Amino acid sequence: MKIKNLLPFFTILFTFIILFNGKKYDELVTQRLATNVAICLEGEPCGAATSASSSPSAAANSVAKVQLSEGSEHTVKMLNNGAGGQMIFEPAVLKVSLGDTIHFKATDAAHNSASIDGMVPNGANSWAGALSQDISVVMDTEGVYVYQCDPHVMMAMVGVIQVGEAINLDDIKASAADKKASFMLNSDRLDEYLAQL
Ligand SMILES: [Cu+2]
Repeated sequence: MKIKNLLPFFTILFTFIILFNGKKYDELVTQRLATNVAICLEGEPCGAATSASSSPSAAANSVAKVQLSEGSEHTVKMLNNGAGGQMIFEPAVLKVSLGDTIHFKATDAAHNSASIDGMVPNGANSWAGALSQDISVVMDTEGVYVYQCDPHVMMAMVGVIQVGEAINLDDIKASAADKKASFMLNSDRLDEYLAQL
């Protein structure tokens, strides 16, 4: 038999060998990737307990509730940068008593405070401050108010004030779901604020 006649046979044999080895190699890699490993830091507990303690549900349950602010006058700063992020009211969540006054301070320029239609208690007065101007508002109706900075509402520059009891909280939460659609950034901010009530 001439060697030339054996060539097709060898070609097929080598192809099978290569395919078989390649498959075996793939299996080994898959096996190795599928192996469960635990990355442990020195001095810290290792394994399942670590991941369980940082689960989202545990974090959601531990949201600190806002406390009633002392006194009858309260100040909210309008800021470019605050502890809670950029373009933000500080404090963004307030709990006050009926008849209290809120002073919105134009600490940084180009912000305002304006109540949001449909996100104040029934019968409550609305307000709309001018850009870069302070505005003081008397909270004359019990319930939850949500307000915004008009130029920065897309960045979720909003704030929440609870006056007395949060009697309209369900309505506010329903409206908040729609309001979120207009946020391009910080889309969870309003939910986080309302969770503090
Ligand atoms: Cu603003």
